[in-house]
Formats: sequence, structure tokens, C-alpha cells
Amino acid sequence: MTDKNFVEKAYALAKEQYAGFGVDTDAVLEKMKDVVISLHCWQADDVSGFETPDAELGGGGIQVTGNYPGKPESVAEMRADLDKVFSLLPGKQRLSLHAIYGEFGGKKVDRDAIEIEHFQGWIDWAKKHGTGLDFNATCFSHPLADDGFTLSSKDKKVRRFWINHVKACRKIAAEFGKQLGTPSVHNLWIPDGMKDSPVDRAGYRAILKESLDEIFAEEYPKEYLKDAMECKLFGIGSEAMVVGSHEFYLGYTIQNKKLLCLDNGHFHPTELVGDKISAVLQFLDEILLHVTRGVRWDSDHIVTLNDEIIQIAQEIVRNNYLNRVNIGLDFFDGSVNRVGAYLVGTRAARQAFMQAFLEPTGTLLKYEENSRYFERLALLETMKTRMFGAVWDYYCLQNDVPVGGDFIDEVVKYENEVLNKRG
Ligand code: RNT
Ligand code: ZN
Repeated sequence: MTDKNFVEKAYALAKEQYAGFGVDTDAVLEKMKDVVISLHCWQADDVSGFETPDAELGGGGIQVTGNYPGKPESVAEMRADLDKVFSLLPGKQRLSLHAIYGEFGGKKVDRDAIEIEHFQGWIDWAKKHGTGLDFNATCFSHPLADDGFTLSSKDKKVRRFWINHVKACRKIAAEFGKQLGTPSVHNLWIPDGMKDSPVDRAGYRAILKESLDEIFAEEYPKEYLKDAMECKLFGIGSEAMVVGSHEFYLGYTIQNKKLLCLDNGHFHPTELVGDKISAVLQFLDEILLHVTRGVRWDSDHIVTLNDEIIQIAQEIVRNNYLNRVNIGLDFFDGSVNRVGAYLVGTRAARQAFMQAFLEPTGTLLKYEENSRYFERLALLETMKTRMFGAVWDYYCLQNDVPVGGDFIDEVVKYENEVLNKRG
């Protein structure tokens, strides 16, 4: 256990150190209250959901590897895990649900028939935590998605089914927003695409546009629902073309005043979402982020405090974009303790924001505007090794959550007491 006195002493020194750069650490701790992170529910159980007793992720170009014990087998077990996660995180979190996580009472409820009653338990859970819920249509792991097409399918029956599913999802999300008093972000990601070079790229994209137009014809108050759409460069089995590409959704969201969802695992590795934020926000009111870590072909590793995440946070903080950027996470790893995965990823995302707040932006800007690029680079490098950890630990202490690496023991304890007793 980290000693409280030590944390306080270290913070006092850090405060003095940052003050030397013109940065007020107390003010930074205040600003951290504005950072709200939406936790993706699907790390909890490897994107399985609760549709049937043995539901599993299937198709759609996303995969989970690993078979770590302790995976929740019921909504109750999953909520227990999420309660644990929420209790060990500093700051304010939301929860982002996928449509397959409803409480279907052991009955077969197909995707086009889901209703608010299947999610009332989650609304009550969110009320208990004093937080908001976001939502996602699930257009994969379903026989009607097996051929790789959903909303852009040339089969009218298939398309109708998925249009109805997404309509049902938006209705549920709007009800979340209404009951919880905070708008729900509904994100739409579809796997549609082709492994090998298609001849009719235009045809599929025209169909997708038509499906979206029908879906969004129904309007909901902004205080209840925000609609986002997530682009992707390629997936497994959709290497040659993804119908919902970046250009497609950028165009669609600008034209229709919707939210673009940027997942930083969905671009060529040399393209950075941190660079895209200020570009798209010249034309869009709001965006959604899926913060993740791409490793080679996988776009969904557990988030760590790397340059990419720090740049994303810097861009949001430097430009005061926190009220225009909805921050969501998106990773899933079944090879480690899943509760621990959430903690590592969410804390890293939060740390990126704290680092961004601790930047002497004014000084850096002055250097830049006077073409003093050596000084800009040198100061940026210097800030990387200031006493960030001491501020972070103090923040955790203030928030009454484990300091430093103390959360590791908490996770191991939960594993021994709860997870290992499952199944
Ligand atoms: C897939 C997208 C999408 C999913 C979730 C489960 O490539 O990133 O966001 O990860 O909907
Ligand atoms: Zn994503």
C-alpha cells in the first residue's frame, strides 16, 4: 500500500516544479473533473453478449483472442465486474452498451425486436452509479450478417432487418437519454465490405446511404440522442473495401449534422487521429472517439499511455474541445484479467488527459509563433519527464481510489475471491 504521507509530500514538490513552468497543478486536478470517459461494455466478456446462453462473437471482421478464466456468464456477473471497475477508477465514467447486452429473460428476441424493457435493468444500474449510458447497434455475430453485408446488402430482406434493428437501437438510446438526463451517443459500426476487389463499390455505398437516410428520418431531441457513425479502413475479410469508409462517413456526417466516430485503430498506422480532430471539427459540431491501441493488424489492444493517445488528449485540451468530443474506449482482450484490462486502459486514457493539462501551452505557442522550433521541441521533451506521476498519484488519492500500482493487488484479490469461483 502506498503511504498517504509520501503521496502528499511528492505532490507538494510536483506542484512547485510545475509552477516553475507556469502550470497550476491544483487547477489541473479541477479540470480533470471535465474528463468523462465512456467505458465500452464489451471488454467485460469478449463481445459475447447475452442473446442466447452460449452467445459468442462471430464474423464481422473483429476477433477476440484469449480464454482467460472468469468471464461473466450473466448480466448480474457482468454488473458485478463493472461495479468493481467503476469503484477503482478516478473521475467520471459512463457505460457504452451494445444491443446484444440486453436482458432477454432466456427468450430468443431477434435484433429487430429489441425494446427498452430489455435494457431497463441497465438504466437502473446507471442511475445507481449516477452516470449516463451510450449505445451501439450490433450488426455482427448474426446469421443475417454472415455474408459480410448488413445495411448495404443487395438483399432487400437482409437490409430491411438491419434497418429495423438500428431504428430499434436509436429508440432505446433516446430513452436512455430521457430517463438519465444526459444524451446517449448511439454509435453505428457495420462490418460491410469485401475481401477482394469489388466491381460495384458505388452500388454498395449508394445502398448504405439510402439505408442511413431511412434510419435517420426519425428525429429525436438532441438532449436525448446523438448519432455517431464509425469508419474503418479495412477489417479481416474486408481488406479490399469497407463500404463505410472514412470519406463516406465524413461526407455523410457533415451533410446530415451527425457525429463522426474516429477509432484510432481504423486508419493506416502512419495516420493519426490526433491530427484529424482539429480538421473534422472545422466542419462538424461534435465527434465520438474510440480510443484504442492498434498492434499490427489488430485494432483493439488495451490502451496504454503511448504517443498516439497523448496526442489525441493534447489536441482536445489545447483547443478546448472537451465539450465537442465524446470520449469512448474500444478494446477487447480475452487473454488477461478482463477487469484489469479496463483499469489499465481507462487509467491510461485519463493519464493522457492529465499530461495534456500539465502542458505549458502558452509558452510552447509563443515559441512556435516565433519560429523557435528547437525550444518548442526541447520543452515538449522536458515536460515528458517532469513529476507527472506524483500529480497522478495525488489525483487518485483525492478520488479515493488505489494509488500507483495498488490497483494490481485489488484486481488479483477480486480474481481470487470472485472470478476464480465462476463456472
Ligand atoms: C469494429 C469497431 C467497433 C467495434 C465494437 C464492438 O472495428 O471498432 O467499434 O469494436 O462495436
Ligand atoms: Zn471502434
